[in-house]
Amino acid sequence: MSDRTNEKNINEQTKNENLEQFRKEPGEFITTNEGVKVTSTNDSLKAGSRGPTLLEDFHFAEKNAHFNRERIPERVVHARGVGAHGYFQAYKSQSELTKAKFLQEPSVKTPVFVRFSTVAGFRGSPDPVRDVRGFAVKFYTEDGNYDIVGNNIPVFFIQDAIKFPDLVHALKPEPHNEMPQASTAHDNFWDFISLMPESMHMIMWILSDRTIPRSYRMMQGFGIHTFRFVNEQGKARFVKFHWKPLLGVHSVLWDEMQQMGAKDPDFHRRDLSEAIAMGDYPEYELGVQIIEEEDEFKFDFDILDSTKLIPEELVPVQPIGKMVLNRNPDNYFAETEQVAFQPTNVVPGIDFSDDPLLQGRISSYPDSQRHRLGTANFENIPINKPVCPVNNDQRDGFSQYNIPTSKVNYFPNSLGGGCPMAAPENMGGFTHYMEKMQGHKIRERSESFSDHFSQATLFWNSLSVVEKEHLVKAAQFELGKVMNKEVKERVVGLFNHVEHEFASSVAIGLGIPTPTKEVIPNHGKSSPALSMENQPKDSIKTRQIAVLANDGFNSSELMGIKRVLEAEGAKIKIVSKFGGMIKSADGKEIEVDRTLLTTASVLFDAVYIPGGEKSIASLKSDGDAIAFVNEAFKHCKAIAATGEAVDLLMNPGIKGVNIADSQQKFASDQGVVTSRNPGDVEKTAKEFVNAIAQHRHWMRGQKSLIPA
Ligand code: HDD
Repeated sequence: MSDRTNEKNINEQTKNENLEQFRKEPGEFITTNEGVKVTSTNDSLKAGSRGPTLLEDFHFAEKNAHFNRERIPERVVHARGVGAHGYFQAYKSQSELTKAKFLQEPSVKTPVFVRFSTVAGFRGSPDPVRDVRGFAVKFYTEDGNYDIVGNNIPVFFIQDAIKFPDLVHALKPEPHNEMPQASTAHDNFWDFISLMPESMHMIMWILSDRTIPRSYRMMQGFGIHTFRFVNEQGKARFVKFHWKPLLGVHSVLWDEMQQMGAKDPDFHRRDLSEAIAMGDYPEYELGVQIIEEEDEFKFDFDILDSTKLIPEELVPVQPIGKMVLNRNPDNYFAETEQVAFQPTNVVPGIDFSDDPLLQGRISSYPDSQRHRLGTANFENIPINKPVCPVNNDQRDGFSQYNIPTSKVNYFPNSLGGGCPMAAPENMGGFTHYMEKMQGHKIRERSESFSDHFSQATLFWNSLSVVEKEHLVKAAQFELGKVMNKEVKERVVGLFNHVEHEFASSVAIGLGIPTPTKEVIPNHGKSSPALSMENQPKDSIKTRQIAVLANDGFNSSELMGIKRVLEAEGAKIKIVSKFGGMIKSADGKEIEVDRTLLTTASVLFDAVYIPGGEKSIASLKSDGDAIAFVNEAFKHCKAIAATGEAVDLLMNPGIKGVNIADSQQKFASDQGVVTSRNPGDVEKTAKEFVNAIAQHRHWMRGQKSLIPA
């Protein structure tokens, strides 16, 4: 097998070919790990068929010993995740900004591996929870691995890495009973937060809909810290990284997310891997905000403070390239579990800033990987192996499976011809940016890190009315689960430094005294780019549409709507009472994808109900079908009905939808599209497409009369 690691020409397939030498097909016969064929793996070796097992049974001993060692420590945070392969391509050379090779040549597709994750839950916890999402990208570049280990939120809880263990202790389940699972709605977390005003900005993001994303394919990613770009001439600029999904940025409702967790705990990982398997490759644009060194102090916050973002209105995000995820991993453990992301991994042209949170991460991640993966040789694991040569004298240790052939393992040496030798900068050696340093050795925080509220207020001011409502409810939920009254009051006290009206609304829901007066006057500034409502909503590509139908459905209506939706890239699933095939009124058959028993409306983006007398009569008397429609309505999803199905929406069991007038005009401004006229199918389909593209019709959420 050729060793690609010695090749210079990196392209999209390089990592894939590099992995190929490690892929393993199952052979014909079972063998031991030593390759000896085994005659039976069903019975242990015994003294007589009823006798005791013999110590001599090396096959049993090996099988069992391996099994006993099959688990490794899960990640201490971000344990639950899903991975995907893909590539990154620069739009044009960024040589003006950086000498990083993967950002020079637009024709080069640099292989990447991405892992999305939740933070708090254990490895087996559900995907659909309220949590920050990890967004980690490993670029396999010709100059070594480069990792952006970011989140879907542009700021962080704390300013200094030394607080990270405290933060994580507080947010994980409480230690005495290991509850609650994958949730921060508990006393310890909010006690810590109530004493950490610097977390307020991040807390506003956490309570917003950003932490309940519709899909990993529909959320932004952020490098968070300020990094440095350095060009060939040695000129450095500060840089912030942004990932923008081309499918738009979308979230679901909290009630919906909780139900999704029960109906399909794997919702987000399934959503990602199915999309990739079907060729609907998720795409994300990489954008940068560039700050000249001389502008370092021109903001009213410190750019080294990770609890602050740089509003896009002050420094625009320039798109510099695109990432496409186009291949699912072959094996979860070998790839997704063993991948080791490290903000430590930089390549010439990219460097760190003095952000104290970033500085702490630089040593933390490699240490965490050595522990988790059990060896200092974790870069030998295929998924972590760079695609360029790796040469040094760090040879021995657990699980070294390269075979260094030189007898010389030290530097300097003459016996090995001096190799491997130090690479000068002009030969690609990494040179740390020559930042001028001065200062006293001191455990202290810069005064410029002390404003904890202005940007929290900025975030609040930037949200739409509905987003604000969701945020208030989220705060009432999280703090409503807190038992300790003083903790609740302290948090609301901090909220009152963010925004008086917000703090008061939360207090009312909690039944605690509302803060009497405003502490800091609202500065009134906003940043429209922070609101998800302002993100583009122009496509229904890959949206999951449930079609509710039983025997006797109207085939021309169903097929007409299906054709238009599929042409727009939506995915149609026929949902019926029973599995197998259903027959239309005119005798055409269609296969059922899901039954009402095995799915739920929370797993779809929209619902369509075709007419057909018999189909509608049976749906009308089916509580599961009624609940399906009610729930979709409650969760503000687009709903369409044609022919007799319009009567289904008039059914007294269907709450909310039947706010229709007598002309059957069903609140179409709220995403309910109906038509009784068979000639209208095309028109109805188009209206439905527009309604789905809106993602959700949030204003409906104000009607709480739906019992589902
Ligand atoms: Fe971290 C994992 C993101 C601060 C220590 N972190 C981890 C992962 C992501 C982040 C996405 C999972 C990577 C994967 O999929 O394998 N972490 C962040 C962001 C931070 C941040 C965006 C702030 C801006 N982290 C942070 C600090 C420390 C750590 C301050 C410690 C000082 N993070 C870790 C870790 C983890 C980790 C303990 C757990 C498992 C691992 O690294 O591989 O080392």
